Amino acid sequence: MGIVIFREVVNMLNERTHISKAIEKIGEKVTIYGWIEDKRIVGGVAFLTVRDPSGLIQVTIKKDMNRELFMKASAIPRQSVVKIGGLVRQFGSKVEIIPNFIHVLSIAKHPLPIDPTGRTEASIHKLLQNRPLSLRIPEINAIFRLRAITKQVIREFFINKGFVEVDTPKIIATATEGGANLFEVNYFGKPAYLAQSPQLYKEQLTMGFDGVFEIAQFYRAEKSHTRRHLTEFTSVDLEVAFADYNDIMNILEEMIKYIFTEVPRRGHKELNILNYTPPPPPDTIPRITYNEAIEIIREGGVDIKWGSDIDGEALEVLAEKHPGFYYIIDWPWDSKPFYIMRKGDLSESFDLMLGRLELSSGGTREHRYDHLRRNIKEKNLNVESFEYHTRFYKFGMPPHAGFGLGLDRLMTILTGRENIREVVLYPRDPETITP
Ligand code: AMO
Repeated sequence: MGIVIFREVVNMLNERTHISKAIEKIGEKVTIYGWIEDKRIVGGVAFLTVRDPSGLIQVTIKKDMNRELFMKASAIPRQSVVKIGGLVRQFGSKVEIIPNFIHVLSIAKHPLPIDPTGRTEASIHKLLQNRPLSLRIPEINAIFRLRAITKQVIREFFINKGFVEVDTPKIIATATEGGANLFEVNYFGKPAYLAQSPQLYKEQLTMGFDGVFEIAQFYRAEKSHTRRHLTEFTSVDLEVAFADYNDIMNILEEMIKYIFTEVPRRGHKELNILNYTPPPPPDTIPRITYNEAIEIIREGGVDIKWGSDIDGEALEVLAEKHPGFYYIIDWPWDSKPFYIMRKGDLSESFDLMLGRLELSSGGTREHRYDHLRRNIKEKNLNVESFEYHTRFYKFGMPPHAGFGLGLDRLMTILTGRENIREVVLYPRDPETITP
């Protein structure tokens, strides 16, 4: 018997019952939409397991009750999309649907590139190549629902503080984080670049708002092949007028506590599916100076030059002493971008760490026109090419400070994943820009 693909004009959303709700409607008629996850024919009975994003249910068709429907159900390939209407009933400890109709809405051709039930494990490469199909695997689906919950929690935190959500351009004329790592685009025959961060724009906006935030994708042409770098990443940015880096570290600490309390509360179903408990919210986040960090590292037997970045073995030693959240503050000015407030050889800056992982960085900004121009010069950048930005600093720029936090890195912590690619729908790295 051939399979007829069903097409009718109805109000699908109105008549649809999600499977998680259908199992509560014992004795009632429901219409479900979903995928055939499994099919077993035992004697004269066809058992279909149907899944939608909310759950699973068994659909049972006895040959001697409805021969035509039994034949039809037996012929539908697994993973095809169906609309099923019938009576929900309790059968022993199980709830099942006894259907009076099954419409096939879309046929799945076999073999499928990955097993969307997740029972046969696929490599991360294969999963990414088949991202939409992989979303039917409950664990993977849960990751992206948690990501959406997290974004909502962060937004809510900022909005409750009275900060204004803004959108800055992603096509820009000059670098913000220094000249390296810029993607160039051909902008009607002239060079332009993809924004590495909203840095300069968010600073400018403190002329008009007490605080601004943005959650958006930014671009870095870094040939990093690590589990924590992407060429397109999502940054959570904040910039606050009349604030310094201590104020910002207080806000970020409060935000971290809020996220690590609210996300597990609202996402408990998803975390159950992942069988994972994120770290608890910290009581306080200790602040250690760069100088103290260097001392700890040297005491741990790693030779590190003052002024250098803290990574590799050095970071290992530090993370051993501080496995939880901690700030590294007062970095050498030479290691920070031109917009950071200088304090002699040091700067009013911080990185927020969780063990070995850098989650965020920020600081007080230089708001004085002359000092800012001097900083640009000292970083060997072209002062004139930043004039489009610095000129506003002549006209009443308030003191301000802020941070940028990597949402993708945060999501690896909240979901217990090792690789940043697992928490991004369509990750971009130096090798991959498809699909
Ligand atoms: P920074 O360059 O430290 O600071 O970036 C801020 C945070 O963004 C995340 N991040 C990345 N995540 C994944 N892949 C990448 N390639 C990548 N690059 C950065 C990290 C990092 O801590 N403008 C400043 C912030 C500020 O001062 O407000 C900035 O961009 O989690």
